[in-house]
Amino acid sequence: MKVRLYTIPGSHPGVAAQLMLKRKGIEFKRTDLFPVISKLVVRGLGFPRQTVPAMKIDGRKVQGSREIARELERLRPEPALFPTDPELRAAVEEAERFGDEELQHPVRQLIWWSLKKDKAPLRSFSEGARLGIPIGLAVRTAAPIVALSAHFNEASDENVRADLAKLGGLLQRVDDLIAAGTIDGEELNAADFQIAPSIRLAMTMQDLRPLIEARPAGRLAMRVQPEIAGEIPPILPPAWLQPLRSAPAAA
Ligand SMILES: N[C@@H](CCC(=O)N[C@@H](CS)C(=O)NCC(=O)O)C(=O)O
Repeated sequence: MKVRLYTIPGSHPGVAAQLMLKRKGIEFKRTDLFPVISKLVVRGLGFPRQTVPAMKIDGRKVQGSREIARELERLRPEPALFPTDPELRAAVEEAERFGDEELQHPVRQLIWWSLKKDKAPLRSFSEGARLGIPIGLAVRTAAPIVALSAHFNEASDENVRADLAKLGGLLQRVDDLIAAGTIDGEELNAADFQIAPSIRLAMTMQDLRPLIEARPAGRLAMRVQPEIAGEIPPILPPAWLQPLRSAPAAA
């Protein structure tokens, strides 16, 4: 089987795809793309949409973290990413949908907003990336890419402040999924691989890590993805963090 994964350094759904490939024991090659330019490359390669992760398997194209999970399950059913019991599977699929449609994007906006304010942490996110040019050069020339990424992802002050206001609720939902046994079970499932990289990416922000790491969601993130490239020193206005600080954290 010949597998190539197209991703962007730091991309949380890109990490989800890599973790699932590893879980399945499927060898793969990875192409790291620059954000924004990735849109053109991915379309140029013939994928129907312009996002990563995108994967070629023996020439076939599969795009999107949830589609990739299903294709990997089809290709190599064991170890399973989805439970066989229909009710349990529905719960995992709903948790996975939540991770993709509700949790991914606020985290994406927080990261791009922060990088737009301070580009210095970009180097840390590029650690281990194979971008085809020296990291130093990539970082020095990244300003327009960061500005465009922040723009395309609508990472405005207003949206990021709203993201922070709802982050406590999103984390609570993850804690609840853990308490219900839908995720963080003995064997990790597709929802674990979808959700944990978003939480782990949020934890690269020093403003957020202390508010997340002691929660079940934070512990899950560390279990699923102990290592991560990227570190963002404090940058968020304290007033924006207030709703998250005052949200009751689960034990
Ligand atoms: N929710 C989808 C979409 C993924 C998505 O939006 N990926 C971002 C990177 S995290 C992307 O490709 N953005 C294009 C860009 O930044 O230029 C998935 O899980 O596959």
